[in-house]
Amino acid sequence: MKLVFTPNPKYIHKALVVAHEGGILDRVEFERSVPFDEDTSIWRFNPLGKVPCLITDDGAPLFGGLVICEYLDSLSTTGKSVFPTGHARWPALRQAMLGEGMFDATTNMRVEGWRPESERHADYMLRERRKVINALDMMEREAAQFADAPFHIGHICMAGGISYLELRNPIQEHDMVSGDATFDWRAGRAGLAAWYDKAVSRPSLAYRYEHAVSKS
Ligand SMILES: N[C@@H](CCC(=O)N[C@@H](CS)C(=O)NCC(=O)O)C(=O)O
Repeated sequence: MKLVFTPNPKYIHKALVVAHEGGILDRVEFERSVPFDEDTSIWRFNPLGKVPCLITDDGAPLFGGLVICEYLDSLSTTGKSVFPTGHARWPALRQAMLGEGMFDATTNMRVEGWRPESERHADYMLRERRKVINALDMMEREAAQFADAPFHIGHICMAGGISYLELRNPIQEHDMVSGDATFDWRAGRAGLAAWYDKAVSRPSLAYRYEHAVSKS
């Protein structure tokens, strides 16, 4: 199977982490695609024009990051799943969407910021900014309980969203609200910061996926 995505070794990519957790990383081939490039290849794979997209061994495309993650998880050879069942499923999926939503809002703010300043919609960017802050604040409120549950997709997506914010910081870059020039997601979120710093030492999160980048 082939994962079509935009590799960046500095960002925790959820599909790679799930494949690592399931012991199936070596079954995945990689193809680099940058959806916002003018000549992007993404349209050949995903009618919605988004990465990641997974081409399964029978040639069918799967898209929607969480759908790809659940598919990869279903192939796990370790006997473990990062998608809890029963009551534990819902908080895990909610946290997954929280991390994903924060990632998406960070992306949307960046993409709007690519326009010339006079053409940007400040109200839209402020709304996306608000989602990022709200998501971080909800994570901070819940961080003390994160370690109570076995490692799951919610942890992966939240760590992924935070790592993206560490890589790209549109809140600081666009400096739209007083204090944003020095915005640091860790400030005032000691619980979340402590959880994140520990979480990223887990082998699947700490693993350097350079081979995925170089093969693509
Ligand atoms: N949370 C989504 C994110 C997908 C997504 O929005 N990816 C961006 C990464 S830059 C993208 O491909 N955007 C292209 C577009 O929105 O047209 C997922 O995992 O499927």
